[in-house]
Amino acid sequence: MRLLVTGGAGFIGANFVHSRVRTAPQDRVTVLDALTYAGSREALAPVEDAVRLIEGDVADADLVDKLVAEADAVVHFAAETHVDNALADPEPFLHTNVVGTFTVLEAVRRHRVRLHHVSTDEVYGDLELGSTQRFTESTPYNPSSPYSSTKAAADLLVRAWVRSYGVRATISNCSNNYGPYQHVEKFIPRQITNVLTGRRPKLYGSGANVRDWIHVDDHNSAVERILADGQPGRTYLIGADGERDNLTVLRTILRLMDRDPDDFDHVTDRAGHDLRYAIDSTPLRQELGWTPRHTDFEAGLRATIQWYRDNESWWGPMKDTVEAKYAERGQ
Ligand code: NAD
Ligand code: TDX
Repeated sequence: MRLLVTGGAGFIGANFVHSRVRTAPQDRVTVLDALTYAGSREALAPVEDAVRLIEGDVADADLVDKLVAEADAVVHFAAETHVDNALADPEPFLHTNVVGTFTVLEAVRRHRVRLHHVSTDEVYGDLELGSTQRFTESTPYNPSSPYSSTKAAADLLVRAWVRSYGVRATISNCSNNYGPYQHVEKFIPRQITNVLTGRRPKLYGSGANVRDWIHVDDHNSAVERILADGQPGRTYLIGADGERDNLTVLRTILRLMDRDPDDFDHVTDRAGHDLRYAIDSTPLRQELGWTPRHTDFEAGLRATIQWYRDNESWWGPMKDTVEAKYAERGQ
């Protein structure tokens, strides 16, 4: 298969490409990535001989048209992804997440190419703390942030292009990922690298907010299943029953890194901070036979901490800039 992977130099996309090169060595994989602050060539270094990396904007219609014309399928990861950045400056989120997805849709429509669009559970808004409710495919869209509203817009464009033009597209909405190559702006790598650089971890508000954690390899194995056997027009929710509140996650990191459980700072809460996410992934499991493999969160976290210890050359150069930006915002 000739596969075009947008955003393949970012966290989830790079992990997807690594595993694809292992499991389908006969594929021809092209990555289109703008190499923003969140993308890096180094994330693809382990597979550089097996992958073609094109540096470019997913909203560049001519470039996207040319690359889609050469592909059998597109997996669309490219996005601006950090909620705090969206709150500070939403414009790039409109450009990449909305115009970028529109651009991909027009190209797959013209060339009749299969598309898998990667999205987030944040499009559904949040759930109450302490409730047992979970998001399902029929939960109404109710995004809270500039980030999640642009992802919701992108999903709705995909649905409309399926219905109006018969585009062969699937959508997946996944919960919070963790694992290697995640940018140090995000919660788990930020706290690990704070400890590794002698900074105190930073918790927003009380830390009662709940996220539903999934290892990036489990997210990507689900994307593989959907790409292979998903039904065009369908939305699949991806989650691994990994609900934990932020304080518990932070204390687990501190314990695994031999620190005092109170050795962190409470900082200014995120504006509009979503309370809780939780995914019901029953249809994906029953219809496509998917099961997550990394269900021992503590083991996954321990391996992730070790990865950050071993790969300071990758994240070290970004760390000071990220923390300076947070400090400006009192976070
Ligand atoms: P990331 O920020 O680590 O990577 C995004 C990649 O997209 C980067 O390589 C960046 O350079 C690239 N990119 C950004 N703007 C671009 C543009 N205009 N043109 C081309 N490339 C561009 O993000 P991630 O965490 O790997 O997320 C990947 C996808 O998965 C996103 O669509 C995100 O919404 C979705 N998602 C993420 C999570 C999560 O927990 N991280 C959960 C569910 C869904
Ligand atoms: O320093 C921090 N302290 C803190 O308490 C940071 C960076 C975050 N937090 C909190 C905010 C959230 O409740 O931790 C939780 C996780 O924060 P993020 O890593 O920023 O993730 P989140 O906002 O939940 O969104 C993530 O999951 C869904 C990804 O960034 C999105 O791209 C994805 O769609």
